[in-house]
Amino acid sequence: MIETPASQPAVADPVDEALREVDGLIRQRLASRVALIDQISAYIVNAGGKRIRPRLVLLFAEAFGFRGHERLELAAIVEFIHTATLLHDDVVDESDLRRGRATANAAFGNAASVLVGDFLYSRAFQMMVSVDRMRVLEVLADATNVIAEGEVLQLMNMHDPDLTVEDYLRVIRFKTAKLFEASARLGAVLGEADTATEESCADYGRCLGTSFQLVDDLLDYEGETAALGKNVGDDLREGKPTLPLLLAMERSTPVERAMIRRAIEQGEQQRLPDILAVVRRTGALESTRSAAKEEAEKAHARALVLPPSRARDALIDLCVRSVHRSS
Ligand code: GRG
Repeated sequence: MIETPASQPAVADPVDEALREVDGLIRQRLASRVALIDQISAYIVNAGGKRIRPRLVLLFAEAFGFRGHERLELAAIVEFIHTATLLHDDVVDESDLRRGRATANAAFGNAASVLVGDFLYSRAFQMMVSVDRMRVLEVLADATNVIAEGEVLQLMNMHDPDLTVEDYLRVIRFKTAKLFEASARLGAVLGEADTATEESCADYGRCLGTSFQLVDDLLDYEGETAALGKNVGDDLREGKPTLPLLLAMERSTPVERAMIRRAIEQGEQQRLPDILAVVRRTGALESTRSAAKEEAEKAHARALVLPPSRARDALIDLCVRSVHRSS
């Protein structure tokens, strides 16, 4: 079911026009009386990004026939929250490349990055209040809290070669899948879906988000810096035990295992070529992609609760593309 090559044309997107409106709204809502905030937020937003989370809000709203302005506001809100987490994450990870350009922390410094992240995050909450729906506030307050927990859990797991696959999956459900889940759920909330349908939409988001992060972790080993717009090998440099490394350790010789353990404990990026060879030989990359495919297939199954429509087709198409993406 998830076999369509990524090179096939995307399903005609029923929310392209709405996404353009969201981009306009994002620019409008970024406005601040403080020049440095305008400068840094424009810098990061103008660098693009795939806008996958706003797309989820819009596609789910569309699938339920909801076309009110609130969908645009919520789409912009989830992109602001996402961008705030990227600004904070790049400081935590000391990353210097994102969306094909210097990260905000590399260009403007850590303090400015964290503080502009705070601005975007709190602006998102001002916009939520303007939507004036307690349920929306509840979904996003819960989601942002879980994302922060995920990031702290990940911090605690750094340099731990004994991390279990289960603990790794917990982190990615919290730090990444939760915002996908909230985005999908918000579309269903706007569309006044019944509780069971809303839960299926949320499940779709959680599974797609899990698949998305698995591929993200895979691309950190097999991707191309130019296509990704960020450096490959960063996870190893930070000593982050992700699924490709955990599986490679399980399947390698004692000598290779000791090398990977040391790299996780000490964050040894200079061993990347040797470790990549083990990761490749043990089939850890294929297995990570299979895990991503399984999650995407679960998402696909959840999308089938929606009535047939172009929005549903586009949501199914996203499941295929998330597994085969290269950026
Ligand atoms: C401010 C609520 C809040 C929390 C701070 C730092 C942090 C806690 C959380 C970081 C969470 C994080 C960055 C998870 C990774 C998510 C991810 C896969 C990012 C890349 O998303 P893409 O590929 O990025 O959609 P683009 O650039 O396309 O928008």
